[in-house]
Amino acid sequence: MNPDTEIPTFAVVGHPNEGKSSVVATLSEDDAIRISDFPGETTVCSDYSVRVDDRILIRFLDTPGFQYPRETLEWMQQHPAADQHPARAFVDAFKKEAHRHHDVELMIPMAAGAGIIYVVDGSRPMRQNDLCEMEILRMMGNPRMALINPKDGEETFLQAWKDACAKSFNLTRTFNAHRASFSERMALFESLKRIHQDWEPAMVKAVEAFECDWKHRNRQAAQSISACLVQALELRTEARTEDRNGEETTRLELVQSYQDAVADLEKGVQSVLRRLYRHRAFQPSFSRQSVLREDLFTERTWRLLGLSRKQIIIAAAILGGGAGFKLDLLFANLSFGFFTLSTAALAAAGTWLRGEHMARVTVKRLRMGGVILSVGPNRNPQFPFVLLDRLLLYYELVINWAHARQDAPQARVQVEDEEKAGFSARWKRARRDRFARLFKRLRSGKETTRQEALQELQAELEALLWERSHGRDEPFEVS
Ligand SMILES: Nc1nc2c(ncn2[C@@H]2O[C@H](COP(=O)(O)OP(=O)(O)OP(=O)(O)O)[C@@H](O)[C@H]2O)c(=O)[nH]1
Ligand SMILES: [Mg+2]
Repeated sequence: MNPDTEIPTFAVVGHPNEGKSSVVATLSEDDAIRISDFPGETTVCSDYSVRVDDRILIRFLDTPGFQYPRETLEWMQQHPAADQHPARAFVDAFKKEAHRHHDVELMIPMAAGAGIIYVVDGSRPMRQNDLCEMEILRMMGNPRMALINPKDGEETFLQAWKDACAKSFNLTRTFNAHRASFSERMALFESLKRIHQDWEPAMVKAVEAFECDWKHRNRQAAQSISACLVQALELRTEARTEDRNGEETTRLELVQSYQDAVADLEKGVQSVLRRLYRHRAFQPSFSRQSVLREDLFTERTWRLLGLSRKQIIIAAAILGGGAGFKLDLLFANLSFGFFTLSTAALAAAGTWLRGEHMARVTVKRLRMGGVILSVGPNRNPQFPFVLLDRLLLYYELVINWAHARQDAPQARVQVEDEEKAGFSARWKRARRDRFARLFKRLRSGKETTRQEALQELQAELEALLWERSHGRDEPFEVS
């Protein structure tokens, strides 16, 4: 293979229903690939490439499963002329025989010199057919890796598989096509560099280009998250009513429309993240326990996300004494008013909504009669931390959601505990302080201050997303 001109190409082969298409979907970030319980789903060889800006970096070829491995092996052993190019000889001999269609189809890329990724379900015992398949692939002589995909997590047979694969393959890796996180996908790409010495330069280039593209995607994600935070902090909604008696209803409708507007901003980021990380079919329906199932303005969301009480006191101090947050009010009333629109909470809501700690409802009485009510901008110090935590949780879910998975995502689950489930409460003090200062500057009246803060926020977030995707989280800090 010429590393300057040729694209590393891997045929993903194996027994039917072992997870070949799943491996291809996850590695090529393509959630449109057909995956099913039904063995024999894939009937033709198809090319799914890893691309960056229309440039193909690596090709993965999905193939049908072996149909008659024992007969194929016997044929190869009985035809010594096939020694030089067993795959080519096999294709020539059987291409017109309909009942050998799958075996021919899977041999075609190997005949063309593709590398081999042999997928086995490591959670089941090994059978005679598997040994035949491994022997066929060994006879091919192409660079080859075995990928043990323990479908149901059972590990009893894992060692036996590893030992058997070590005899026939240059490399053996365990890789769960449905659970693999982004860093596990990257680790697999790294392993493919070592599949054959001659292929290494091309694989190094491909992995570098992919990392560069990832960085670019993270930058766009950071820009989208920053823009959402800025808009949420500036958000203000207004309503007018002539009817004195209808003031309370208008007030509630206004709060609702404020909350809807923040939710729309959040949904906008979620859609950008799905597009950037190539999830077209990803339609999350979160479990009851998931913190992402809740709306942003619920008591539970605010209890589980954002900073702890102690941390918010420090953050509020950064915002300056002038802000004068009455912390007891900030915490004691969290379950009322802004979060709940039930009738029972109305009385409490009245006081709370007029408070200076949430996005307060201000009332301007007009001389001609009637009032103008307005909500926002939100001054609560916890608000941007809660919102950011939600966006980061969504980011984490999307980047680590294997493209082969078709069931509903379960976000971080926190059922009964009182602990914080987001990220910001676990950051080191220095990072929390930096974000608190940035949020303060974003709330500043000065356009230049806001613009500078936005640039810095994007850079902070980009670094954060890189850490999160590469599993280099800051150590937790107890405070
Ligand atoms: N839980 C789990 N299920 C998996 C995994 N990999 C594959 N499956 C399931 O196994 C079944 C077969 O997966 P496919 O990826 O279609 O397998 P295949 O080898 O391409 O199958 P054929 O095209 O029929 O040969 C599907 O129901 C998948 O959802 C895995 O890592 N974990
Ligand atoms: Mg398939």
